[in-house]
Amino acid sequence: MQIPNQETIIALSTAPGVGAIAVIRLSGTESIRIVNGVFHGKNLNVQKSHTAHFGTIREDDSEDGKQGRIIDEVLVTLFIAPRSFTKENVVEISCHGSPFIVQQIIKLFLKKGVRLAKPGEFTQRAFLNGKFDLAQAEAVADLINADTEAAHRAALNQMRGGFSDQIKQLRQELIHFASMIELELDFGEEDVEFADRQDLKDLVAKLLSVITLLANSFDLGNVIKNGVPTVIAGKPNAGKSTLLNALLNEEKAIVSDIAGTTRDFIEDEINLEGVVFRFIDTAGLRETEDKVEAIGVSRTREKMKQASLIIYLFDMKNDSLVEIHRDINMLENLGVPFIKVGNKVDEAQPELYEPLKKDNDVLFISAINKENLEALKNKLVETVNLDNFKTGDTVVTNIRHYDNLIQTQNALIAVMQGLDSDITGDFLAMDIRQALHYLGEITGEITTDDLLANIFSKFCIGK
Ligand SMILES: Nc1nc2c(ncn2[C@@H]2O[C@H](COP(=O)(O)OP(=O)(O)OP(=O)(O)O)[C@@H](O)[C@H]2O)c(=O)[nH]1
Ligand SMILES: [Mg+2]
Repeated sequence: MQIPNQETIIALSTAPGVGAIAVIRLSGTESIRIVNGVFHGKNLNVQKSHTAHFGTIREDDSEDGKQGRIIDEVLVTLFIAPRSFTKENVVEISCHGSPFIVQQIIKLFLKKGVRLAKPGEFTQRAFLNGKFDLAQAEAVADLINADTEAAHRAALNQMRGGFSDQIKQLRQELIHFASMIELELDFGEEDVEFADRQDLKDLVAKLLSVITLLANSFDLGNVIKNGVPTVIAGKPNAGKSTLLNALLNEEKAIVSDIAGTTRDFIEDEINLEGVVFRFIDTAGLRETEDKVEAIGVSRTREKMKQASLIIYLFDMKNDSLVEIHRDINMLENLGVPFIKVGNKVDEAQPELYEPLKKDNDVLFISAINKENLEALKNKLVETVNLDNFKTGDTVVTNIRHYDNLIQTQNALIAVMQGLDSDITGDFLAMDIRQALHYLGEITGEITTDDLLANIFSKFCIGK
């Protein structure tokens, strides 16, 4: 692990712009002493941790002894190492929330040898100083960005330990076996077995089941974090754009009675009972001579394959039963969950309505009159079913963790196959080391500078 450098860093930690107050944060061994140099009111060097002090921040006195100009009246809060976010000395200066004041204060400290913090540097220091592991540090960013209850819960859960402990413990057990096998290799010719193969098999099986469970939770985790991409698909003029507008409650997409109006994707989000749905209105599905429309149609098919959910919208006024059944057939083959919705019930053909009514899965709406939209919304929420998350299970929401879990899974499968076919210890050791590597990267027991830079550069400055 790296020795954290002790340069003092500074950044505005509240959102930029005008506010009632702004909080500027400094971290580093010297931070309290440096702030004390410009703070007037008390001697900060002799104060206890977790105390707040009122005073002024002043520019330096001039050479001829004239008192420095007051920049602002502030409240300074002290956190003495190691009882702080970064485990270093941390000072938070609450000043008046004017960008000008903030700039003046930061400039003053830069003159004193403090440097501007890089994105995520406070959190990075917290990680390097052992405050929490990498997965927890990443959850800090998720927590800040969480805008639904479920996302918030998942991030908070992960920040407070989440699956980290589980992974660390399994990794320890695997390390034990790895060292036994490496020991066997040291004995070379002598054909000894320190690591009991059956025990190793049991352990790998246990690891695989835990890892698989975690990896599988990512589908749900991704929904929680990024919303559910939901494509509205159907024939031209079925009323897809009308439905999008009705769901969003705004005139987002152009509606017309000309078939083939929408040619590009129109997207927007709504939050239904804590789940974010990202609706995507598409070009109507049909064979067409029009070049531009044809591109739109082929892109619609692509979008449908990538969607988590499809609203299949058909036209109760104009479509035929044969067409509808053909489309439903096509959707079943696509393998993406879909909801069948008959639009324009206000002008439905009775001969269409009667047979379709028998199918309990079909919803009937009138997009133009906003009729029965509540039923559609309920159906959407029901289909995603976040209920299993509500039990408090651990959910993987971070794609980096997911990638590493899959890599670990592959390595463990190789170990298992190796054990089944009695391969030699050195090959076994290699696969185990792979698994250890990918597991270790999740929690940060194994890191590289590139990995860290990549993770923390995605944070905002001041975090
Ligand atoms: N009667 C009736 N007409 C509707 C309803 N919903 C939409 N329409 C009409 O159907 C026509 C087509 O609507 P759009 O929303 O543009 O249909 P679309 O599926 O987006 O069509 P394309 O973009 O061309 O694929 C418009 O004239 C709408 O006013 C409805 O519930 N009832
Ligand atoms: Mg349209």
